[in-house]
Amino acid sequence: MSANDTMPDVRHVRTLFLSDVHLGSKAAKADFLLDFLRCHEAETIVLVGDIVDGWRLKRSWYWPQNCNDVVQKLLRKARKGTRIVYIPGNHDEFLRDFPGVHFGGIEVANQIMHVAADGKRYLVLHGDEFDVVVRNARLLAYLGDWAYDAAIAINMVLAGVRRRLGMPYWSFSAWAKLQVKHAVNFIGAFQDVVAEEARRHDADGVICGHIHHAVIQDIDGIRYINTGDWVESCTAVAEHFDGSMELIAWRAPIPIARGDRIASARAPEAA
Ligand SMILES: [Mn+2]
Repeated sequence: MSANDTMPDVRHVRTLFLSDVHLGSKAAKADFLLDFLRCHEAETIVLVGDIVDGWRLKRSWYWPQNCNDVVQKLLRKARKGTRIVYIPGNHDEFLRDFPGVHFGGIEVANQIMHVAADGKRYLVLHGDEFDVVVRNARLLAYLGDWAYDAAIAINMVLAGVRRRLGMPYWSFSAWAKLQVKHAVNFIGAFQDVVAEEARRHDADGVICGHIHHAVIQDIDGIRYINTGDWVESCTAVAEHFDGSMELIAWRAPIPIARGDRIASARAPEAA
Protein backbone atom coordinates (compact mmCIF):
# COMPACT_ATOMS: atom_id res chain seq x y z
CA MET A 1 0.00 0.00 0.00
CA SER A 2 1.34 3.38 -0.88
CA ALA A 3 -1.55 5.49 0.25
CA ASN A 4 0.74 7.95 1.94
CA ASP A 5 3.29 8.72 -0.76
CA THR A 6 0.90 9.17 -3.69
CA MET A 7 -2.25 10.22 -1.82
CA PRO A 8 -4.70 9.61 -4.66
CA ASP A 9 -7.59 11.98 -4.96
CA VAL A 10 -10.12 9.21 -5.42
CA ARG A 11 -10.09 5.81 -3.79
CA HIS A 12 -11.72 2.99 -5.70
CA VAL A 13 -13.47 0.32 -3.69
CA ARG A 14 -15.86 -2.50 -4.49
CA THR A 15 -18.64 -1.48 -2.13
CA LEU A 16 -19.41 1.39 0.21
CA PHE A 17 -21.83 1.06 3.09
CA LEU A 18 -23.07 4.12 4.94
CA SER A 19 -26.01 4.90 7.17
CA ASP A 20 -27.61 7.34 9.59
CA VAL A 21 -26.88 10.57 7.72
CA HIS A 22 -30.14 12.13 8.97
CA LEU A 23 -30.39 14.65 6.13
CA GLY A 24 -33.01 17.17 7.18
CA SER A 25 -31.78 17.40 10.75
CA LYS A 26 -29.44 20.22 11.69
CA ALA A 27 -26.93 17.74 13.08
CA ALA A 28 -26.32 16.04 9.71
CA LYS A 29 -22.74 16.50 8.51
CA ALA A 30 -23.71 16.81 4.85
CA ASP A 31 -20.54 18.70 3.87
CA PHE A 32 -18.35 15.97 5.32
CA LEU A 33 -20.34 13.32 3.48
CA LEU A 34 -20.14 15.24 0.22
CA ASP A 35 -16.38 15.43 0.57
CA PHE A 36 -16.25 11.72 1.37
CA LEU A 37 -18.35 10.85 -1.69
CA ARG A 38 -16.07 12.97 -3.90
CA CYS A 39 -13.08 10.98 -2.70
CA HIS A 40 -14.57 7.50 -3.12
CA GLU A 41 -15.77 5.61 -6.15
CA ALA A 42 -17.51 2.29 -5.66
CA GLU A 43 -19.13 -0.31 -7.88
CA THR A 44 -21.97 -0.49 -5.38
CA ILE A 45 -23.11 1.90 -2.67
CA VAL A 46 -25.47 0.55 -0.04
CA LEU A 47 -27.35 3.15 1.99
CA VAL A 48 -28.11 1.35 5.23
CA GLY A 49 -31.00 3.44 6.49
CA ASP A 50 -31.81 6.76 8.16
CA ILE A 51 -30.30 8.66 5.24
CA VAL A 52 -33.16 11.16 5.25
CA ASP A 53 -34.72 12.13 8.55
CA GLY A 54 -38.39 12.09 7.62
CA TRP A 55 -39.72 12.87 11.09
CA ARG A 56 -37.52 15.91 11.48
CA LEU A 57 -38.69 17.20 8.11
CA LYS A 58 -42.30 16.61 9.07
CA ARG A 59 -41.95 18.84 12.11
CA SER A 60 -40.06 21.64 10.42
CA TRP A 61 -38.61 21.79 6.96
CA TYR A 62 -34.82 22.06 7.07
CA TRP A 63 -33.19 21.27 3.76
CA PRO A 64 -30.14 23.42 3.04
CA GLN A 65 -28.28 23.27 -0.26
CA ASN A 66 -25.72 20.75 0.99
CA CYS A 67 -28.52 18.19 1.49
CA ASN A 68 -29.44 18.63 -2.17
CA ASP A 69 -25.78 18.32 -3.07
CA VAL A 70 -25.53 14.94 -1.34
CA VAL A 71 -28.65 13.67 -3.13
CA GLN A 72 -27.40 15.02 -6.48
CA LYS A 73 -24.00 13.43 -5.92
CA LEU A 74 -25.59 10.03 -5.29
CA LEU A 75 -27.92 10.34 -8.31
CA ARG A 76 -24.98 11.34 -10.49
CA LYS A 77 -23.03 8.29 -9.35
CA ALA A 78 -26.05 6.13 -10.16
CA ARG A 79 -26.23 7.64 -13.65
CA LYS A 80 -22.55 6.91 -14.18
CA GLY A 81 -23.08 3.25 -13.41
CA THR A 82 -22.75 2.83 -9.64
CA ARG A 83 -25.36 0.43 -8.34
CA ILE A 84 -27.07 2.12 -5.40
CA VAL A 85 -29.28 0.23 -2.98
CA TYR A 86 -31.33 2.10 -0.37
CA ILE A 87 -32.32 0.10 2.69
CA PRO A 88 -34.77 2.25 4.66
CA GLY A 89 -34.36 2.76 8.40
CA ASN A 90 -36.86 3.92 10.99
CA HIS A 91 -36.31 7.59 10.16
CA ASP A 92 -36.94 7.07 6.44
CA GLU A 93 -39.46 4.28 6.85
CA PHE A 94 -41.82 5.93 4.36
CA LEU A 95 -39.66 4.10 1.81
CA ARG A 96 -40.50 0.74 3.36
CA ASP A 97 -43.74 0.74 1.42
CA PHE A 98 -41.75 0.62 -1.82
CA PRO A 99 -39.51 -2.45 -1.75
CA GLY A 100 -38.24 -3.30 -5.22
CA VAL A 101 -38.99 0.20 -6.51
CA HIS A 102 -36.32 2.10 -8.42
CA PHE A 103 -36.15 5.87 -8.35
CA GLY A 104 -33.48 7.76 -10.25
CA GLY A 105 -31.49 4.55 -10.59
CA ILE A 106 -31.61 3.82 -6.86
CA GLU A 107 -33.26 0.58 -5.81
CA VAL A 108 -35.13 0.18 -2.54
CA ALA A 109 -34.90 -3.05 -0.54
CA ASN A 110 -35.78 -3.78 3.08
CA GLN A 111 -32.71 -5.96 3.46
CA ILE A 112 -30.21 -7.61 1.15
CA MET A 113 -27.67 -10.42 1.24
CA HIS A 114 -24.39 -8.94 0.09
CA VAL A 115 -21.87 -11.43 -1.31
CA ALA A 116 -18.38 -10.02 -0.87
CA ALA A 117 -15.53 -10.57 -3.31
CA ASP A 118 -14.15 -13.32 -1.07
CA GLY A 119 -17.48 -15.18 -1.16
CA LYS A 120 -18.51 -14.18 2.37
CA ARG A 121 -22.23 -13.50 2.76
CA TYR A 122 -23.37 -10.45 4.70
CA LEU A 123 -26.94 -9.77 5.74
CA VAL A 124 -27.45 -6.01 5.34
CA LEU A 125 -30.25 -4.29 7.25
CA HIS A 126 -30.75 -1.08 9.21
CA GLY A 127 -31.35 -2.72 12.59
CA ASP A 128 -34.36 -1.00 14.17
CA GLU A 129 -36.32 -4.21 13.57
CA PHE A 130 -34.71 -5.55 16.72
CA ASP A 131 -35.31 -2.68 19.10
CA VAL A 132 -38.11 -4.53 20.82
CA VAL A 133 -35.87 -7.53 21.35
CA VAL A 134 -33.08 -5.37 22.71
CA ARG A 135 -35.40 -3.61 25.13
CA ASN A 136 -36.77 -6.89 26.40
CA ALA A 137 -33.70 -9.07 26.00
CA ARG A 138 -33.82 -10.62 29.44
CA LEU A 139 -37.52 -11.39 29.31
CA LEU A 140 -37.30 -12.93 25.84
CA ALA A 141 -34.30 -15.06 26.76
CA TYR A 142 -36.43 -16.41 29.58
CA LEU A 143 -39.46 -17.06 27.35
CA GLY A 144 -37.53 -18.67 24.50
CA ASP A 145 -37.52 -18.80 20.72
CA TRP A 146 -41.22 -18.44 20.04
CA ALA A 147 -41.37 -15.22 22.05
CA TYR A 148 -38.39 -13.87 20.18
CA ASP A 149 -40.02 -14.49 16.79
CA ALA A 150 -43.34 -13.13 18.04
CA ALA A 151 -41.70 -10.00 19.44
CA ILE A 152 -40.08 -9.17 16.10
CA ALA A 153 -43.33 -9.78 14.22
CA ILE A 154 -45.36 -7.68 16.67
CA ASN A 155 -42.77 -4.92 16.50
CA MET A 156 -43.03 -4.72 12.71
CA VAL A 157 -46.84 -4.61 12.87
CA LEU A 158 -46.83 -1.89 15.54
CA ALA A 159 -44.26 0.13 13.60
CA GLY A 160 -46.52 -0.08 10.53
CA VAL A 161 -49.56 1.03 12.53
CA ARG A 162 -47.67 3.94 14.09
CA ARG A 163 -46.45 4.94 10.64
CA ARG A 164 -49.99 4.95 9.22
CA LEU A 165 -51.16 7.02 12.18
CA GLY A 166 -48.33 9.45 11.55
CA MET A 167 -46.70 8.72 14.91
CA PRO A 168 -42.93 8.78 15.16
CA TYR A 169 -41.05 5.55 15.63
CA TRP A 170 -39.56 4.93 19.04
CA SER A 171 -35.94 6.03 18.91
CA PHE A 172 -33.20 3.76 20.15
CA SER A 173 -30.59 6.48 20.41
CA ALA A 174 -32.85 8.90 22.26
CA TRP A 175 -33.82 6.16 24.64
CA ALA A 176 -30.23 4.99 25.15
CA LYS A 177 -29.17 8.56 25.93
CA LEU A 178 -31.71 8.70 28.74
CA GLN A 179 -30.25 5.55 30.19
CA VAL A 180 -26.56 6.32 29.90
CA LYS A 181 -25.67 3.93 32.68
CA HIS A 182 -27.02 1.02 30.68
CA ALA A 183 -26.07 2.25 27.20
CA VAL A 184 -23.13 -0.14 26.92
CA ASN A 185 -25.40 -3.07 27.77
CA PHE A 186 -27.89 -1.96 25.13
CA ILE A 187 -25.23 -1.71 22.47
CA GLY A 188 -24.00 -5.17 23.41
CA ALA A 189 -27.51 -6.60 23.36
CA PHE A 190 -28.21 -5.02 19.97
CA GLN A 191 -25.01 -6.44 18.51
CA ASP A 192 -25.76 -9.93 19.85
CA VAL A 193 -29.31 -9.89 18.49
CA VAL A 194 -28.29 -8.68 15.03
CA ALA A 195 -25.42 -11.17 14.84
CA GLU A 196 -27.86 -13.93 15.77
CA GLU A 197 -30.16 -12.77 12.94
CA ALA A 198 -27.25 -13.16 10.51
CA ARG A 199 -26.73 -16.70 11.78
CA ARG A 200 -30.42 -17.44 11.21
CA HIS A 201 -29.93 -16.33 7.61
CA ASP A 202 -26.90 -18.57 7.24
CA ALA A 203 -24.72 -15.51 6.66
CA ASP A 204 -21.07 -15.03 7.60
CA GLY A 205 -21.70 -11.54 8.84
CA VAL A 206 -24.07 -8.65 9.20
CA ILE A 207 -23.81 -5.01 8.16
CA CYS A 208 -26.12 -2.58 9.90
CA GLY A 209 -26.46 0.93 11.29
CA HIS A 210 -29.08 2.42 13.61
CA ILE A 211 -27.21 2.67 16.92
CA HIS A 212 -24.60 5.18 15.68
CA HIS A 213 -21.76 3.04 16.95
CA ALA A 214 -19.29 2.11 14.21
CA VAL A 215 -17.30 -1.06 14.65
CA ILE A 216 -16.03 -4.18 12.90
CA GLN A 217 -15.79 -7.12 15.26
CA ASP A 218 -16.46 -10.83 15.51
CA ILE A 219 -19.32 -12.04 17.67
CA ASP A 220 -19.36 -15.81 18.13
CA GLY A 221 -18.00 -16.43 14.65
CA ILE A 222 -20.26 -13.85 12.98
CA ARG A 223 -18.62 -10.72 11.64
CA TYR A 224 -20.58 -7.78 13.02
CA ILE A 225 -20.15 -4.55 11.07
CA ASN A 226 -21.82 -1.29 12.00
CA THR A 227 -21.42 1.62 9.61
CA GLY A 228 -21.83 4.29 12.30
CA ASP A 229 -23.28 7.66 11.32
CA TRP A 230 -22.81 11.10 9.76
CA VAL A 231 -24.17 13.04 12.70
CA GLU A 232 -21.24 12.69 15.06
CA SER A 233 -18.60 10.22 14.01
CA CYS A 234 -18.68 10.48 10.16
CA THR A 235 -17.90 6.86 9.41
CA ALA A 236 -18.47 4.46 6.54
CA VAL A 237 -17.44 0.93 5.69
CA ALA A 238 -15.64 0.06 2.48
CA GLU A 239 -15.32 -3.37 0.95
CA HIS A 240 -12.09 -3.65 -1.04
CA PHE A 241 -11.71 -5.71 -4.18
CA ASP A 242 -10.36 -8.68 -2.18
CA GLY A 243 -13.46 -8.68 0.04
CA SER A 244 -11.75 -7.17 3.08
CA MET A 245 -13.76 -4.64 5.04
CA GLU A 246 -12.43 -1.33 6.30
CA LEU A 247 -13.98 1.12 8.72
CA ILE A 248 -13.30 4.63 7.49
CA ALA A 249 -13.50 7.65 9.77
CA TRP A 250 -13.74 10.81 7.71
CA ARG A 251 -12.13 13.63 9.71
CA ALA A 252 -13.89 12.11 12.64
CA PRO A 253 -14.28 14.38 15.63
CA ILE A 254 -14.58 11.19 17.70
CA PRO A 255 -11.78 8.62 17.53
CA ILE A 256 -12.74 5.12 16.46
CA ALA A 257 -11.90 2.30 18.80
CA ARG A 258 -10.51 -1.15 18.08
CA GLY A 259 -7.47 -0.37 15.96
CA ASP A 260 -9.22 -0.47 12.61
CA ARG A 261 -7.43 1.37 9.87
CA ILE A 262 -8.37 5.00 9.73
CA ALA A 263 -8.39 6.55 6.27
CA SER A 264 -6.45 9.75 6.11
CA ALA A 265 -8.61 12.75 5.44
CA ARG A 266 -7.79 15.39 2.89
CA ALA A 267 -7.14 18.98 3.73
CA PRO A 268 -10.37 20.95 3.67
CA GLU A 269 -11.16 22.58 0.37
CA ALA A 270 -11.57 26.30 0.08
CA ALA A 271 -15.12 27.09 -1.07
MN1 LIG B 1 -32.30 4.13 12.92
